Amino acid sequence: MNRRFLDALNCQNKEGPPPVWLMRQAGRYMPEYRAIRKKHSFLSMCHEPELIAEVTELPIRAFDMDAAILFSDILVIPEAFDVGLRFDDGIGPIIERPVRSKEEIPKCINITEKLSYVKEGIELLKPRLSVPLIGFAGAPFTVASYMIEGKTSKSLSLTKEWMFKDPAGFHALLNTITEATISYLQMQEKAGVDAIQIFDSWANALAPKQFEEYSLFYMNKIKESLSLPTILFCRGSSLTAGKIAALKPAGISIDWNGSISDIRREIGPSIALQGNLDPDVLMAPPDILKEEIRSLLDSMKGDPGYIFNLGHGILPHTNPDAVKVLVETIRERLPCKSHVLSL
Ligand code: 1CP
Repeated sequence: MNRRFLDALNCQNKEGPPPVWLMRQAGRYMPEYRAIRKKHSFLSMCHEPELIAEVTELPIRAFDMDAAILFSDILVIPEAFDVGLRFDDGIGPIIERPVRSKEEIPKCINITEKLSYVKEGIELLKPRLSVPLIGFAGAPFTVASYMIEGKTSKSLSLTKEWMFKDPAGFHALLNTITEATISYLQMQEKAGVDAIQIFDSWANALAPKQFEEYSLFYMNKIKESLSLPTILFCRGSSLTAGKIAALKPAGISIDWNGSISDIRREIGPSIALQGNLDPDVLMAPPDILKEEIRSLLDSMKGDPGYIFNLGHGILPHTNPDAVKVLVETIRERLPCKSHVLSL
């Protein structure tokens, strides 16, 4: 197995370029994904173990990524809570029965049974992969925000209103999601994933005190219940990396608002750092794209705990050729020339 990703996550990637994978790498920007998606709804793809395996492998085949991320979604947990999840084309997730008070919090159900299709997908995938497989879940705060708002919301006003009006009820919802997430991720660990990433995509909506109380506290609970190395992704991490580092995760994913090399100096050498490239850079002409990548690589040169990634998910209108340029540029200084394609 290609171990570059796991070595870097362990801050031990001492030779060669950093490993690379991209958040949301198996998605709509790939024509191969769109061809499969034409025949199935997004949720039915998530439910079908053979399709989970097939779609997870697409970016490994197309771009030779150093890690695979399980094809699934953070919203399979609310779906298992039976809140009526659907995805509408051009809109995104819709939750038909949003949860807006303590009385409406769903009972903690037998999550591993309901999500056994994910376990089956991982079991199918593992023997086919020659790179590590990253399992994942949403952080309780972000998952709660979808359950409360009932759709994507930029302001999270209903979520924050509940949080400030009824902290005990809001904590009860976060606890219920946390318990389900722990069982779910332990199932992924048993099924064979090699590392875990937790996504707190809306953590940037919180002020520092609430970030500690409603985001970090629950991410830590989850991290402590796992045995595999865990990467914490919080939008806003350029500002909050110091606080995230205090939880001592294996890795922290960094957005593009700050300098990752400054963050390395701030947090010290023992935690892996991932990310930092602005996803819109992939829209730039190749020479500018290469310049941006080389400048990020130079700033992290020789860092044995650096994992190349974007600051957030790859955008659906990205040209796959730009992803090829990205991977080639990262590996252009690789001693093994067989990886270097024409630049
Ligand atoms: O229409 C389609 O074909 C569906 C598009 C799609 C895909 C490919 C969605 C809908 N989710 C996914 C897959 C997905 N989601 C993965 C798969 C593995 C990968 O390639 O990375 C992962 C890790 C996620 C995680 C996810 N889903 C997050 C956290 C990461 C992030 O980007 O912040 C969130 C917030 C979601 C919710 C979600 N899923 C899909 C949509 C449109 C949304 C809403 C996004 C929003 O509210 O802005």
